Amino acid sequence: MREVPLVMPKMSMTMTEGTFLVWRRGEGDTVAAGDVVCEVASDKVDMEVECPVEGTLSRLVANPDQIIAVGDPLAFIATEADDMLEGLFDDAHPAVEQVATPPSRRGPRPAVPYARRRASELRVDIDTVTGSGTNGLITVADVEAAAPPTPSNGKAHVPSVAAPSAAPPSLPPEPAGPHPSPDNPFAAFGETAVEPLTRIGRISGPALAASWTSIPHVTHHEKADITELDAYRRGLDNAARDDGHRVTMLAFVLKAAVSALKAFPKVNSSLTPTGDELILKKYYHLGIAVDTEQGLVVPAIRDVDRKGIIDLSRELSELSVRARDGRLSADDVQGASFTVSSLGGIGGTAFTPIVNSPEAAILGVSRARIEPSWNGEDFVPALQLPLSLSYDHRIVDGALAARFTAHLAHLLEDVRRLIL
Ligand code: CAO
Repeated sequence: MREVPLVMPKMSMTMTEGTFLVWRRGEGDTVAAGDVVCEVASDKVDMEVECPVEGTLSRLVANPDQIIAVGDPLAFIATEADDMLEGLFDDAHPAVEQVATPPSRRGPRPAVPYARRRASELRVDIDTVTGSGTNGLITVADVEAAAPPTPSNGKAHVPSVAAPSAAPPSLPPEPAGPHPSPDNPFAAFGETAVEPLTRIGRISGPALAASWTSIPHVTHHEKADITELDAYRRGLDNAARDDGHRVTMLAFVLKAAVSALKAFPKVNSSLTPTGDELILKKYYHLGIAVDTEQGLVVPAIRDVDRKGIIDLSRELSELSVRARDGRLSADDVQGASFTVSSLGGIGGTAFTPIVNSPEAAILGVSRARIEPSWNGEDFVPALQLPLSLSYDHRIVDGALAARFTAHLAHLLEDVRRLIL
């Protein structure tokens, strides 16, 4: 009998550490190879960690929310399988990769991993929650809706401070108003309520700050007259609705972006770590910023250059459903060569998206509006789509950004150019 470590898995090429989320098995439990033991998260996805050998979970060393380096132990398993392992877990091999899989449908109730954890935080019995996700998947919102009223979940009216609380759950949290503290000096001026960031918010915040401070950003704005394209899109969209999906402007923007990336390859590149060479990518995997209740996630659609508008539209719908259900895999969220962030469904006239490092640029799309356009003789109504390209000024200069964005607009103004 010997003890082998269950370690933080490496879920993407760039991952160096992960967040431990929740135990699915307890200390002393007998486990078989392939059993899901716990859930962890990278900065991009939640994953289940499977047991590599059969044995007994002898020691659990990770705690919820703890940041743990890839290859460091989460737990130890007492096993008699050492003959077969042939020294695989010796000290010389401390970072054996554990198997991590996207959230599964195993077990009595399918639930997003974070929903299980939220259920335990809110003391909700997950077996009593009705899942609103695909195939009855229980989401965080389902759990929060099933939670009893508390001041912090907005179902009661008492203002609250976020609880680092050792206080029993039955006690209402202290109102923050009259008690300013170093963490909340604003309470000196009036009533406040403190609420925790989502886990994605906590993790992506530092990554966004690092990107914003380490990349010299500039944003270039352009407009495309999509009057004709939108009429064409609406026809496709009506037909697609019968088929259960939508055709939005985004699919056309992706196709046009690939065409522009081919014409201006530097925009589809990354700097080498030393910063003195460019890696030009000959593949076109486009990241899509998706707004979810847990925060922003950026899955990638692979090989956009090889897909048609209808296939892309289907894939966009399917990917955004999986992102919102918390069912993205590690593969889904890596490998993008350029990212598109569309706020067109919400509003705005322009914005300055932050480059998804180590990519060279990101395209922001705002809401199309009818505006007067001069045709040489008259002002005529035209549907104008605002485009905002933020770029890494070390790779792309202003003239290249202007050419790239003008080319993109030109393609969208007459989509037949896409097939040339
Ligand atoms: N102009 C006008 N209308 C637009 C539009 C645009 N540019 N883009 C979409 N719309 C319309 C759609 O046609 C649809 O309209 P109807 O339902 O009335 O026909 C509606 O807006 C909803 O579209 P959608 O947002 O659901 O679909 P999408 O394909 O455009 O986008 C997705 C999908 C996943 C990208 C989007 O839902 C999303 O999450 N966007 C947020 C991304 C984000 O937060 N970015 C900010 C990050 S900071 O860089």
